[in-house]
Amino acid sequence: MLDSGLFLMAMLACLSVMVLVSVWKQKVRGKLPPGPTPWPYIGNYLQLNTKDLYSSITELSKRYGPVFTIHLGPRPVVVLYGYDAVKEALVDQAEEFSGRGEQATYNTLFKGYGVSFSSGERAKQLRRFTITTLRDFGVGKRGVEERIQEEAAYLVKMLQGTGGKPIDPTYYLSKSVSNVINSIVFGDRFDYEDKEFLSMLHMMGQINRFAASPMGQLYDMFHAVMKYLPGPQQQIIKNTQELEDFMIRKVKQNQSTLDLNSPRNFIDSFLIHIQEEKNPSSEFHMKNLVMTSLNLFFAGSETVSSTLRFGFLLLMKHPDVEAKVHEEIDQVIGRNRQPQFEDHMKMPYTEAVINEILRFANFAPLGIPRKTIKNTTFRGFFLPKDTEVFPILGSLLTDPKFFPNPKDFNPQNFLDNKGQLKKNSAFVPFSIGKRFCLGDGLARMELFLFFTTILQNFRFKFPKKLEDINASPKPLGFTRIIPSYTMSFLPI
Ligand code: HEM
Ligand SMILES: *[C@@H]1O[C@H](CO)[C@@H](O)[C@H](O)[C@H]1NC(C)=O
Ligand SMILES: CC(=O)N[C@H]1CO[C@H](CO)[C@@H](O)[C@@H]1O
Repeated sequence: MLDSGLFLMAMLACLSVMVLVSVWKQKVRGKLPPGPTPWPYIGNYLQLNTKDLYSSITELSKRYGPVFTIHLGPRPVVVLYGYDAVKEALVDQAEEFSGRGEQATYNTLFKGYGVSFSSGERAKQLRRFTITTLRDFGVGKRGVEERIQEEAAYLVKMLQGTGGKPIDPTYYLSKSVSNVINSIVFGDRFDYEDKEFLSMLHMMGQINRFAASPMGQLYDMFHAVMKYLPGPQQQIIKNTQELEDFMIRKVKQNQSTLDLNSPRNFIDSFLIHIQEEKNPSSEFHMKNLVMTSLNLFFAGSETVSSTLRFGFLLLMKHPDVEAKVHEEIDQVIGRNRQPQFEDHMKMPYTEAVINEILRFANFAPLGIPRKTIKNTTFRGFFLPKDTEVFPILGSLLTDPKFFPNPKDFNPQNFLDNKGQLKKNSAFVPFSIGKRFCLGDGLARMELFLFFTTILQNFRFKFPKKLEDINASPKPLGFTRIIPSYTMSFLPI
């Protein structure tokens, strides 16, 4: 047993050292863009609403303009607000802003390894390898299209099994969507009842919800201390370990049956690349393999399934939109064959609806944190190497200059007066620049095929009154979490 007095002393000593270090750091950091005055160690914690960081940041932008600095606990973060600032940084100075910032919850798991949460040379090599290998396994081609069609057919069968009773669609959707990326990473889909698979999905959901919660925001600021304290973060730390162990097991299984001449999946291709690279400082090693595979599993599951789940809710709230999508499906695809991706070219209305769902969902309102990978001058400010940066994607997706009445759900945002699809340069749900979502093509194909296949087979029914549909995801921390709800799928 640890003596509690001793523990308290140690904690206090720890805290005072941290305060001193953070005061010292602020001194040497030099001139970052202006912003609210931070307290030592706790930074702007008292001025920011951890229940709704996005709104706090929007308020601050009214006072400080498009480029300012906030302190999340001891961490200074440069905020880029609005189209011009975000584009100038992420596109015009793409290389400088190509690093990945910290996010404590995910960092507990990834620790700077794997494609999503690494920076510099490591990120560059893993990103190139990941994109090429996904393509080798059919992403962007007929191969993956067939896989999605097959999974969508399983989903339809499962939904038919509900007999029109109200259900919570969350796990139906996440199991199906996750299986698309699974069959690329592992070479096989999981059975919908597979216990291990369900437990992985469950733990991943817990981690995502924690990262978005006020507690997650707190952990993000003060993880250096909180990881030693009791609290919900301990469950998350445990989950991350289990997810890592799960992936290590999967890799070992495949390693023992590896055929160097015929890779069966992403893991095999990575294993082969490890053997080919003789350079001891190579980025192709076990840790990066495990973490990159976990990145794909994470990034490829929740995002698309939450978008679909949110889309259903919005369609129930806007029955006129649902009716028009049904009409377009009837005209272009009909009832007798499965939708294929090619159909999207003839279905501008459905495409506009999917875009509007992505815009309205605004899943990563603060963007996924970036950092500068070298000393950078930006709009007259000096951002030293490793300065954290939040490109506030939500400020583009809700900019009234680009989307009149941004708070309304309106597919017309993406249609011209001839009913054709219209581009909009502030439409950046997948971000922009060197680290933009590398799964954007896959995501779009999945969204189109799942969406149309389900709507071809079902009408939606909300068991409560339409007015009771709360179609605004809580504007929480890093990602927005769509509230749970139940609905019925009525066969057509
Ligand atoms: C609706 C679906 C999706 C949305 C809204 C979305 C959004 C995003 C955003 C905003 C980023 C941050 C980019 C940046 O920092 O500039 C990102 C990164 C990423 N996404 Fe997606 N994504 C989606 C689906 C997917 C899918 C299906 C995959 C599977 C392959 C995927 C894989 C990734 C990866 C690996 C990264 C990290 C890229 C890097 O750091 O270089 N995403 N995504
Ligand atoms: C970056 O800036 C820091 C602090 O101003 C300076 O000490 C360092 O030498 C610079 N690094 C490079 C590579 O210019
Ligand atoms: C042949 C082989 O061992 N491949 C396996 C790789 O791992 C996945 C997931 O465990 C299995 O489904 C494959 O059969």
